[in-house]
Amino acid sequence: MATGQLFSRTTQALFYNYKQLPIQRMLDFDFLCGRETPSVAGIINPGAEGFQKLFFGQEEIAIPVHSTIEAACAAHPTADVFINFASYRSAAASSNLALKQPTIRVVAIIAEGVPESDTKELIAYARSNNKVVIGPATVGGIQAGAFKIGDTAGTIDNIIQCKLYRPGSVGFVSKSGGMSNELYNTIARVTDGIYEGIAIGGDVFPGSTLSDHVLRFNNIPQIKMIVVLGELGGRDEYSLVEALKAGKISKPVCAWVSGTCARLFKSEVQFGHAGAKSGGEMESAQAKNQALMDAGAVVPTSYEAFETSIKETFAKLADEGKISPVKEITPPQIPEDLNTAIKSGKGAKSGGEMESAQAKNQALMDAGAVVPTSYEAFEASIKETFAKLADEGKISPVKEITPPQIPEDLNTAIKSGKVRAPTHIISTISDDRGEEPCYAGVPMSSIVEKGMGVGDVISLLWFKRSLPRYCTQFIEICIMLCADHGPCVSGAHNTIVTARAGKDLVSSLVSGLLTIGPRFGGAVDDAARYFKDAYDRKLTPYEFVESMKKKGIRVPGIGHRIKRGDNRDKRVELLQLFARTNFPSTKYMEYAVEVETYTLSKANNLVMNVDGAIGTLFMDLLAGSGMFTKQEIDEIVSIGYLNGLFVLARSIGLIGHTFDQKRLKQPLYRHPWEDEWRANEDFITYIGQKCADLEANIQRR
Ligand code: Q5B
Repeated sequence: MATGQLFSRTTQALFYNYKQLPIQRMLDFDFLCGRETPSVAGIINPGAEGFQKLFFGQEEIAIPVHSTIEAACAAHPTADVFINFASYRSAAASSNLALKQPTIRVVAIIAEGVPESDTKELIAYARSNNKVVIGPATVGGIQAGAFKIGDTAGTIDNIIQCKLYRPGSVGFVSKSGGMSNELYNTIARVTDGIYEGIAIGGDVFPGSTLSDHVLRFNNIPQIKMIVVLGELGGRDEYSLVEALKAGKISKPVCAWVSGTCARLFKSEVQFGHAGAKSGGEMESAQAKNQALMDAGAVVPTSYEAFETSIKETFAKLADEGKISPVKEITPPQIPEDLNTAIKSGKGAKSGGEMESAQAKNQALMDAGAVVPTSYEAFEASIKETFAKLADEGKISPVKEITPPQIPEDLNTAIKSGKVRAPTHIISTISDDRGEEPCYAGVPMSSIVEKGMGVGDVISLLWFKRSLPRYCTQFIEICIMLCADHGPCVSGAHNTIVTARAGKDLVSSLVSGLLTIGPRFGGAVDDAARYFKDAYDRKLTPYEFVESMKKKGIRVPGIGHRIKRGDNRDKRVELLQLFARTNFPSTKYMEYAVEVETYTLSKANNLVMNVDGAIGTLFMDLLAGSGMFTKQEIDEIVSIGYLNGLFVLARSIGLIGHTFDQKRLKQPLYRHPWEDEWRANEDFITYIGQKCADLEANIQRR
């Protein structure tokens, strides 16, 4: 491993499994250190996507959440540290996959109990590919003032106390995460502080060893001395002994191997870590301490003396002029979280002589008041007056109480940076806080100045990007062609009936909109989904239609109540013409035409309808424009953006029908009596026929 720095002030990590607290602690540390970018670039939460809101100082930021490691690495190619908070069951598999990503350089595995055989595989892969594994069973590591893994170094108070917000001159490596906190404290007290601290974890086979990190520290110029805290069990410390003996380490090393008390036990003892068990003599703390001392490390006689030996080693380096003075800084205050803060409950002018202070004091004194000679003597005269009263037994003892703390007003506390409160709504499409409202970052004035149309506004607000002119034109054509289709369709019919019942515009509109669904107007998304899937899977029209039939699903985008093979829907033809002239590719729509040829051979009403044309052509638009990733296209289809085009368009017509009915002062609608009666007559004829058939059957038997 060797080489030098693992982290810097710009290092960014991908965090596997969403754990709010350690991520927030990393971001708080970043803020404390004055980092410009958050150290967590993305979160991987298998199966989930979106983003998580967290604080970066006072400000709330949205950290993207990815469902796979590959997607996260592709989205954040500069994030080269992978912090794995998976359980011991899945830590090896996810670490393995992370190590295989070209962008990932360091993997920290927090879980305890990862099978040793799995860890060995990870180590072998990492070593042969120049990557670094920290852990398993580790809290992680920290580069002071630069980057911190997860919960390393604990709370912000502890980090401040240990001065980890700015670099010192000591490189520290230990097996134990808990003990590393202790040593961060000790080192801050007796030296100028930590430069980098790593806990390699307490497993028998750590991903990287004590000596790996010591050799690396030796190459980092800012590190002037190295502190090592080993542990009984295993032989890791001996590789350090070898390195010292071979003269590979030029910087002073202070070391201690804990667990000397193991000899007090008669049988083998297992301490907290899997690797910390007293084995043979070689693995005892005493033997390892002796070997380290023999190899040239500064080794105290007990853990209690460790602090002194670190202190003396540092003082010697300072005396020799080898330590450059550290620039002390005051870290910024991290605002408290609102809930925590709430829980912790936190003109005179001179006139004439009579009005002068002197005259008034004299008058008060003359009248018998105790008046001191100056303001400074005021306290003494109050004290003496009170003491006199007490001596005279005129003061009954006061029962001391602690008054409750008055909580600060929220707005004042937020303004002064003492608390922070999470927002309740996340919105990413528009903003009205600046000088003028913006749609996806584009100001209104530029929308008007550039002569943008409704198609552009839809692309900004729905797709969050400006699409090329032919795309926005296509959107506008869809809106225009679907705005209305006469009074007889489901939506218009409902709107008309509602308006005639005396209801208002919104009620009439929504009653019509509510009919939009899988049969009427709302088949656009399903058409896009099914045709894309069939085309991508290279199904022939026959295979596609027949497989849908087997599943009992009508092909979305096919069929119409009044349009036929010999009376095509003009809207479909217009959309096809525009797309064939302007789109780079119309492969999905042409496939739908082949499907239509097949369905028309079955029945004359099974034509491509307007939903089918829009759905398939939108797939062509998304794929052909080059402005959407595959993942984005899948998301658009799965969320179901495209029915929105029909909803938006048809609202225009439904509003028109409402106004029309009101203008015509149409009375309450009542469905014609004869219409219902005719249905009953048909039904009676049908039942009569069924009964006759049944009777004939019985007689035949
Ligand atoms: N059959 C649209 O049905 C309609 C089949 C099919 C396989 C099919 C039907 C359908 C899929 C959904 C769809 C959008 C309900 C339509 C629109 C906007 C509009 C409206 C306007 C506007 C029509 C007769 C025989 C049966 C069926 C079979 C029918 N469709 N087989 N795949 N897709 N389509 N909706 O005419 O053997 O006899 O049992 O659900 O794309 O809504 O203008 O009106 O702008 O407002 O009532 O254009 O096609 O046919 O139900 O009597 O079925 O054909 O299984 O077979 P019909 P049915 P069988 S555009």
